[in-house]
Amino acid sequence: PQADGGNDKKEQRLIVVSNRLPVTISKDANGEYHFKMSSGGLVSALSGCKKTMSFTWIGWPGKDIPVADRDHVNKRLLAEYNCYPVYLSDELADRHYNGFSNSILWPLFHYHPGEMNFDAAHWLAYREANMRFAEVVSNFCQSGDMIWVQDYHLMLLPMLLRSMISGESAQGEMVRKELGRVKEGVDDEVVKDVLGMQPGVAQSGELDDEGVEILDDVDEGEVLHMKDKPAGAASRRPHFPRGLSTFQKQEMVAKEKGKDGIRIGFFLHTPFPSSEIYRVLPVRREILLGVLQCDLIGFHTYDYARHFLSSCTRILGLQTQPNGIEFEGRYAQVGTYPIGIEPMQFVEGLQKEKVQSRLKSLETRFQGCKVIIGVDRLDYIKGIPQKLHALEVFLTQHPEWIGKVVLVQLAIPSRQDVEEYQNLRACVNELVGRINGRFGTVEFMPIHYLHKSVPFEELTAMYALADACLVTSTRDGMNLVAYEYISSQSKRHGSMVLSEFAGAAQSLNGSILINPWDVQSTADAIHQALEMGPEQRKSNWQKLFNYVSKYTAEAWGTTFVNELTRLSGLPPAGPAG
Ligand code: GDG
Repeated sequence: PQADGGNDKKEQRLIVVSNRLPVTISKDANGEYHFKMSSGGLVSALSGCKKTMSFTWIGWPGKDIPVADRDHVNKRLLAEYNCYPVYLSDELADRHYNGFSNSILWPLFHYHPGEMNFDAAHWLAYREANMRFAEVVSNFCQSGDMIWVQDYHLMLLPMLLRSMISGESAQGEMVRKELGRVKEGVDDEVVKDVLGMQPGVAQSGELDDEGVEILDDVDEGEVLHMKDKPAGAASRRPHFPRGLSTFQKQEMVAKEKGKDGIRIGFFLHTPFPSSEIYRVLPVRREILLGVLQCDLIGFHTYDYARHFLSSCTRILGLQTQPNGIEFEGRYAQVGTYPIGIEPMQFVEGLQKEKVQSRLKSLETRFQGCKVIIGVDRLDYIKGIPQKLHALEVFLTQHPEWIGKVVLVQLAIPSRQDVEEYQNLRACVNELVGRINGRFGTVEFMPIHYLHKSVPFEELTAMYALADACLVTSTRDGMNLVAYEYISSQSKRHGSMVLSEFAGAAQSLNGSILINPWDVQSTADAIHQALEMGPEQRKSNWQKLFNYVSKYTAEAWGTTFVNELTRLSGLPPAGPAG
């Protein structure tokens, strides 16, 4: 996209920030570094956007790199992949990713508060990692840049960025925002032990502390924390005209530093839960305040956006509008931007000889047998046990189908360091064994279970082979597997059985919707999918494919970015105050 700068049309810079860079780095025995683009939902979605816009991608490269090698690695990442790294120590990365993001926010956002293990050390690591991101991004950005922050790993980043860009110590800002909520004693101990930092003190060389501090709304807790400021971080207050909002003050300071007019967008790839679930989170205020410094906050569905707004009302006491919220003089617009895929990748992929020959050999292998496909990361939100139970009920009630239908279930290994994922793996192994033991024969097994990831060509051939696809997520932000299956079914017109708890259910009209907790109705849906006539399947598929072709990854990215370009940060009715 181009900035709207009159005659002087300069290219609008876009910075995408996600927890993980889409590049895997390795070092061989000769000390040579190698880089490989990786795959995944976000990578596919953003690579779709690359057709129409260029951007720099900032994120964690997946491992720490020795300081002496960083210059070389950074240069190559930037020149060859348009990527820029945020280095985190292995311990910090583990606590941020496995600890807070995947053991606290992930379960809670997917309505599993029972699986949430809140731990103050993990919260501190989350803050710390978000600060490291803020340092790198704030150094990188320039006046007028657009910064698009992705997902639940970086929910404090918008607030930290605003405070760093406008010269305020991020640590000071965090403390101010937290309103002294975390008890000092506990906090300090954990800070020292775990992170090796001085509590409440900006670390020289780590935090941007040279700028101007805005200490207007200091409360007592903060004064206590701020008294240990290192020399050189002395507070210099600019003289602001009376009546300016925080937003206006931030912009004034940013202008002096050549970093004004920066727009920040945030997109959440998971559901945002009902405020009644969200309020369970001990740091519920901080997380909301973290994203409220955005100009645009996007969700997959209308319901997630509504839940976010009502959490802001109930937890922060803020008044909201149907399309956003005014906070500290800035208007954070809130909207729905359902993600998609690039369906042509699958349509064209299917034409490749390798895929065609693999498809033929699979068709021969499963001749006379219908195939149901399941593709999920091995994650408790994907409802794999529910899927297996439903298949068991179906085969019990319809023994005529035994030997005539198989479920090919791909379960991609995921987050294997987190205990809940290890438990799930054992549970699924047991269920698969039990059902195969019960209905299988020497010649036939009802479930073909693969605990590994497969190459794109193999995945495409499997999608094309299957007569039905079964998505039974108990919660899922969107679910791209459903989109990919539909894109691969131009010949067979297979049936899409889709959980009503996946965001995709709001859009994919033409699917058979199920409640995965209702095992009987899921078993009935399997039956319906297998027995559906060709005309009905064709008309369903046509509707589904029309949608998937229109609402692509590219459409998602450009719609979000165009909207962000349009926004000024000011409330629709004009400047506050
Ligand atoms: C999160 C949200 C939301 C999987 N196995 C293989 C493989 N994959 C690819 C699929 C698909 C992607 O991974 C999975 O995407 P999903 O959307 O289904 O699920 P999450 O990973 O949980 O993604 C989700 C998404 O973010 C985007 O916003 O939809 O709700 O949870 O693209 O194809 N790809 C290959 N081999 C595999 O074995 N090549």
